[in-house]
Amino acid sequence: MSSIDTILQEFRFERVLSHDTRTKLLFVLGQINGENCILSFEKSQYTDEDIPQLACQTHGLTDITQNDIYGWASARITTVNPDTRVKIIYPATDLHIRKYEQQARFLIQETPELFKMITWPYIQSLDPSRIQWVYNILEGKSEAERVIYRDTDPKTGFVILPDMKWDGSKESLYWVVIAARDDIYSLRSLTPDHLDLLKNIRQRACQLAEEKFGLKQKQLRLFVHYQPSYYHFHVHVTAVSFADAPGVVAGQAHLLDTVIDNLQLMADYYQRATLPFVVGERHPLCIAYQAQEDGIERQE
Ligand code: G7M
Repeated sequence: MSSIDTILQEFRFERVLSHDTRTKLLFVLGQINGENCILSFEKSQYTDEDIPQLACQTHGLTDITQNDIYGWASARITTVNPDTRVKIIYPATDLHIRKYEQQARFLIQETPELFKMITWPYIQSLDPSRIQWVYNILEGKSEAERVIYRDTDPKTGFVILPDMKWDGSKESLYWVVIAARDDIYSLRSLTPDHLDLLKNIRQRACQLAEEKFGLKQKQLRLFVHYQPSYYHFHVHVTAVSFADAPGVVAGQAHLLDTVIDNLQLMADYYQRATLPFVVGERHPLCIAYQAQEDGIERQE
């Protein structure tokens, strides 16, 4: 892959995929050498170092309004530390574009039967290269210097490292834990055979968060996504203080504690349960579920 620097220089803007004005997160689509590239720009929070200097580093005031004791204006601020996080996906697939595009979202009820009929064939149709980044981490070929912990046991092992979304701060802690074994696709695959792995992940992630940031277990939210974007088992670790961390919402996040509890209460819980999930209308799964619903309506 070309360097990020080169990619930014060669990027030819095409269109905005989505722009969340609340989180200040922008995704744009463009082209490089005839291939799709997605860039994301996210405004970072001010650092402790920058905060005392903000007033004197504020320039170019416009739209100044004053009313009694209140006043407001727009401005440009020069910060000592970087003020934007830039991410790239290049070459980006059609699935990436659909993921980041602004679109209506729906809550789908996935019964075990619908899983077998629609979701499982979809998972099998995915190009294995989609999770190459996961293997690169497991094999120590990428992000090796960022890895926080590595347990190489083939059954109960995993790697803990900063999630791509983490800004490095304690308040927004966001780690991802990737299982060493490659035969757990998602929540649906989990059985009591995996309890040792799940408990190991919980124990080690909590211990490390305490050691490195003084965060206690009750200050951490460990969860699994359903549906995940990548069908190789992984657990998200975030600080509870990161209240609106991406992907902590109902219909997406399943707390690891609850997952462990469910497996202890009923061995085949995740094979028998109806698992709801939220998905964008352009996602292939949403299209497939809609087609199935339309088929039933036509028969009625
Ligand atoms: O939605 P899902 O449960 O599949 O989440 C996958 C997680 O992996 C997300 O939180 C991503 O931010 C994270 N992630 C995705 N990629 C491609 C990378 C990567 O290359 N490196 C790291 N460290 N995290 C990633």
